[in-house]
Amino acid sequence: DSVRITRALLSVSDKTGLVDFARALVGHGVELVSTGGTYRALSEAGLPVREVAELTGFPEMMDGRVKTLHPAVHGGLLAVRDNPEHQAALAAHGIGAIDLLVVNLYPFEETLAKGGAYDDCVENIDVGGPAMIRAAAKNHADVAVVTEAGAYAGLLAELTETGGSLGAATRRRLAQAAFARTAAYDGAIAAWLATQVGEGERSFFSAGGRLAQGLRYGENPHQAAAFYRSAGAVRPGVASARQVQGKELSYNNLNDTDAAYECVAEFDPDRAAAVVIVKHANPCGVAEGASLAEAYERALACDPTSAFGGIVALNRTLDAEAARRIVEIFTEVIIAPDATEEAAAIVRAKKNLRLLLAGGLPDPRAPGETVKSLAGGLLVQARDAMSVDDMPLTVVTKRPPSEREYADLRFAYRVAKHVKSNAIVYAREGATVGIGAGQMSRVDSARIAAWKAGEGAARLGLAESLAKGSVVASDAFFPFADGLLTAAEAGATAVIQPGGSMRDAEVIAAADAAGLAMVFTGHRHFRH
Ligand code: 93A
Repeated sequence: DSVRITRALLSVSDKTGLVDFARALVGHGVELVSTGGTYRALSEAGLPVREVAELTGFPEMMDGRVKTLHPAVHGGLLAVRDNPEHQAALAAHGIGAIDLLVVNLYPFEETLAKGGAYDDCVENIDVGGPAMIRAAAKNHADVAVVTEAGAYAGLLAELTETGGSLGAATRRRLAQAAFARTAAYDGAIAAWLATQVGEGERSFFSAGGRLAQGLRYGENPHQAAAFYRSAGAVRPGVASARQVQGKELSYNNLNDTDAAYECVAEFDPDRAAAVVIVKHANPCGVAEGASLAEAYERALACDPTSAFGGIVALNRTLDAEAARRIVEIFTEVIIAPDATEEAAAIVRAKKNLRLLLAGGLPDPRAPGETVKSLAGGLLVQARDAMSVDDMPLTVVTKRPPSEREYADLRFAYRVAKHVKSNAIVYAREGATVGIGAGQMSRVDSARIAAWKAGEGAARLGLAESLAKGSVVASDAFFPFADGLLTAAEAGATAVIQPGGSMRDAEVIAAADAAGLAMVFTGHRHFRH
């Protein structure tokens, strides 16, 4: 399956390593053909080389815009060697087969990076180069294609080893790299043009994703946005959901709805009804209940101020009783696995309220990736598919948690997984009573959560904070005793945290002194 390299076409903007590579090719008996600038570089170095114009019978024209776009070039790249008709066509038109294509493209990305003017960027959009690269890569059964100078040395090594041939595996690998290059090149052009056209005129693309819907805008009105569904099977979740009614979903709606639904899925619907209310991607109330209506009531009580304009996620089929209660306050989105006819009718009375039915609950333990963008790149990680149920809980204090405390500790840790770090969650009897999210210091999160629990009590006219008799979960270890002491002062009686701090001994001693029960999970739940 080796291809003997007899003729190479070289057309490169970046001439790094070109002459040495070409000289070595000549040494392997390879005939060279080249475009204008490349031709000059090679002939000035004294290498035997023919001009493409000689092959095509046309001069390079229109400032080089048309130089290789010709059957004499593309026929030579695309002809299938063991196809008699293809061979006859080559012979009939006097076209020589090309076995090796060496192309790197007009420096579009570099021109843009240098702040090139609009016309300069346009002129640096290579057309003939990608056409040849794609032709050669398609025909990798017969042709090898190189798109970067970094690959020259490896190819020369193989040519030397084989006495002038390139193997099938090499050609396939090169073809993959070639299509990756042209895809990235076109991606850069499209992304640049997206900055040059008006809002609403932009079309996005995504590697491997399918455009699900264009969005009015992103996090802010001056940001264009779109929602892409992953290619392949979509697991139950926001991406699988059907919007039954309501206003068009926004970027922030989708992001918050995802956070809410992934969180509520942590609660087994066969055990209890559960409701999560999310605001700005953080839960502001989570509760279990005998019914969805009860769970909603309890989730709402945690922080009704924040819940205004929130996203409500349910772990069971939305029923009429819950729907009636939810529509009483301004809500942006409801998401559930399904809804009864009656419940859907109740929601319908609120024209703008979006109702999403996902057809199932996400599987919190499903494998998969999460992707985050940063300037010039992407961060990809396996999703946090771990549940507190998978973690052995180690009692580290003199007093072990009571049965009731254990249940609440697990509940609180389940919630903490879905709260942005630093996350502190106070919970009591299967409901959050105070959530501290996204603070730069853990003690501040503990204080905010305790303050919220106090506010909740005041609202209900209770003398004691809702945190009294609660348990507290921390998504990562307490680096100092202060955060834990804040929780103890607020009235928490038990603590769940991963452990692993240099000062664990100090934190455990503080817990014992305060009469707290504490368990270590050994696994943290950072969420950034
Ligand atoms: O202007 S093009 O899009 N039209 C073409 O027909 C064409 N053929 C090769 N650009 C074309 N090329 C590009 O020219 C190659 O991709 C390479 O980047 C460059 C090499 O030109 P030269 O050999 O004149 O330096």
